[in-house]
Amino acid sequence: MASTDKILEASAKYPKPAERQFQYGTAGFRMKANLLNSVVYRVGLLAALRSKKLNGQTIGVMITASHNPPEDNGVKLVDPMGEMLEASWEQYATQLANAESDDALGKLYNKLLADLKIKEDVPARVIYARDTRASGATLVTCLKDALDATGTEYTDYGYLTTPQLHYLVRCINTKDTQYAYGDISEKGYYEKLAAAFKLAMKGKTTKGAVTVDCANGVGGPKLHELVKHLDGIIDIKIVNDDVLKPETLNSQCGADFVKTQQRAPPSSKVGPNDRCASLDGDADRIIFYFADKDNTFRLLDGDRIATLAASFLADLGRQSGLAEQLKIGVVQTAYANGASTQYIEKSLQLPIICTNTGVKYLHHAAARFDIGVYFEANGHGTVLFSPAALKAIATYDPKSPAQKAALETLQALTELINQTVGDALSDLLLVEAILAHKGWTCQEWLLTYTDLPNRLVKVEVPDRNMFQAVDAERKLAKPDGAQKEIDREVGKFSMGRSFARASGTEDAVRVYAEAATRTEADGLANQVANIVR
Ligand code: 16G
Ligand code: ZN
Repeated sequence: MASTDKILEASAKYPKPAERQFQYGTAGFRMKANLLNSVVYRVGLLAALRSKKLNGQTIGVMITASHNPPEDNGVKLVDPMGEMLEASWEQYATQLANAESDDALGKLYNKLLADLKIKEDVPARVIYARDTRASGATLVTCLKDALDATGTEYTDYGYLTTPQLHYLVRCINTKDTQYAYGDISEKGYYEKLAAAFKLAMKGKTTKGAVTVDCANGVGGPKLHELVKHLDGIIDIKIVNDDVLKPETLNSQCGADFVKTQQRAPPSSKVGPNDRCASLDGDADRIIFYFADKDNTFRLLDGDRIATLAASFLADLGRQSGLAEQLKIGVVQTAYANGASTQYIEKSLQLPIICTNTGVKYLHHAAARFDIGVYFEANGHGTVLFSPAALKAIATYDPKSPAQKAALETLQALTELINQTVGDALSDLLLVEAILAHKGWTCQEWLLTYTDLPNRLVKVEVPDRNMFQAVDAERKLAKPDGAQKEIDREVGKFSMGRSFARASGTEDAVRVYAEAATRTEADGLANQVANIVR
């Protein structure tokens, strides 16, 4: 078969590293960049197959390793509506990446064509982008070779944040339909967000500036672009936006640093009570924080953004007269602070679903509500509006000026929120708009509930696959007896909760523990870590 010849010819340039097994995990493939050439080439083949299978709809390929160190890189696929690759296709990515020889790869490609009943003559269309890592250029070459070998039509969008690529994929595939998502360009993305933000703010102002640490990643230049469209209605100070020194990426700054270290980037120069935010390396996560008047670090993580957004949306639903049509729910993972879970259930009186870690799980669960708010504690999240909710919000006839005002804010939020995936830039503006409406500073936001002290420990284990989690990763089914031991430890601590789960991105088991006091949380985490070790 002619096309297989081309695939084999190009593949010869990218031999699979021997004795390496790859797995398409929660965030695609991610590892040291120098191991990725063959993987990215093969992901390109899969992107072509996926597009053909879906009748030539456009598939996205993002080259990024997010919050990982500068020497890492990664690759993941974006499905037509801007969602993560459908889970059932992850195994094909894994199989292609692990084909030991070019010959095996060619056979597998043809087998997938046959098994998945893919018509070769259907066109394939792909768009791709990358973050600012130095290794990105080489990996783009590997990807292009695969797209050329498969006769795929493609567009290179250069540097983008991950959510911007998701946005573009959805725009392309919904063009000229009633679900048209926006103008198919990076500029269209800024214009959409800026217009929606101006509508949402409606003359309200935020209290003081927000300082945004961009992790020295792609979010820096993109936030500068976005700010140009905001006409100065908000004061955004941008720091850690150096993309010319690749070694500074995610180093001593960024959302992952701040969340895991529970402190501000050492370079931070803000004063007490100044509102701060940090993005991660590909700008799909954001967290907020500040130092209080005693200079104590205060974190406002993904749980806080979820509770803020859910309470605001619930208020708007009631005020607009649409509460019945807009049933709001919140999706969390086991990492959500127990105090946030309790606040959502008791104070906000909203339903919660707990899912496995990983955006794809949260995203699907959120789609079950009219308005589904999902955030991981690490700051990745967004809000999904169901088609029925969007219709109700767009067409409802308000019965009073108060209803009209609330409805207009809701309408603006449906445009402001990136519904394809968590988006740090969109989430930044969402939080700022809500704080402006509530007239809140970070202190008032923090006062809504008090986080339980918690500790996260990484435990190196010989084989993480021994650890089988169930019940949305809150319990261990394997190894035998481990859960019983964990339960026994948890029982010794007041307000104790703990779980252990195998990481999806590293060769390790993560242990999370929370309890009434810092010392108890640390103690419980250590006890459970010892059980796992
Ligand atoms: C990936 C996930 C992230 C999750 C993290 C957990 C996506 C896009 N990213 O980065 O949501 O929090 O993995 O990592 O789904 P872990 O399994 O190593 O704890
Ligand atoms: Zn990220």
